[in-house]
Amino acid sequence: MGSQNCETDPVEILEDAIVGGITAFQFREKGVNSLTGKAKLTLGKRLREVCRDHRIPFFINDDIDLVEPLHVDGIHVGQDDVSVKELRRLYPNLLIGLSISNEQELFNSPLSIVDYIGAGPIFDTNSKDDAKKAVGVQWIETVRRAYPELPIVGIGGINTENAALVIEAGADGVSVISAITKAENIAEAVKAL
Ligand code: TZP
Ligand code: MG
Repeated sequence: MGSQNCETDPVEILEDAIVGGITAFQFREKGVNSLTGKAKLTLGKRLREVCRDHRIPFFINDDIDLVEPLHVDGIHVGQDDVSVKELRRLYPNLLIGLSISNEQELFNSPLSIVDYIGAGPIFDTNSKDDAKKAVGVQWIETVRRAYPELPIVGIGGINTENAALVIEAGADGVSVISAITKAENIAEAVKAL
């Protein structure tokens, strides 16, 4: 998530989500109403500290320039961002995740060098301005068949009602924004997920 997804203090939202039991966090400060420049870096540092204090891996989304200032644990990129080959060369020891949304991406991406796949958008989402078409949980089954051993997280429109379908289809985890940031009770929503 980024501040654009939050109606209250992002630091508190992250802390509540950690109480609920999230196992990783990705800083995705991007799109309408997101922070830039110094304000983005300052928020990133605060969120990074919270993750460090609770031993939660901290990922950055796309923003390679924040890798060093935030001492990230991992980087998540999409198909149009810095290539994973380049990232692996630059950062041999960081976790690297790649979004995969269709068969062409699945078969043309160098997945042997990534640590996990983000598969989706599984359901329709309001949290990403340029989201591709929803692909459904069948997409998880397809990716799982092609890569039996690679960790897969589903993303896009996942909530407490449908998360189980994503796991049943073969995902190892779910990544969510609004199901947590917009929850009435964040820790409870995470526990329910
Ligand atoms: N990538 C694909 S869908 C999505 C991203 C970043 C947004 C997920 O947000 P939400 O609120 O969990 O649908
Ligand atoms: Mg991207």
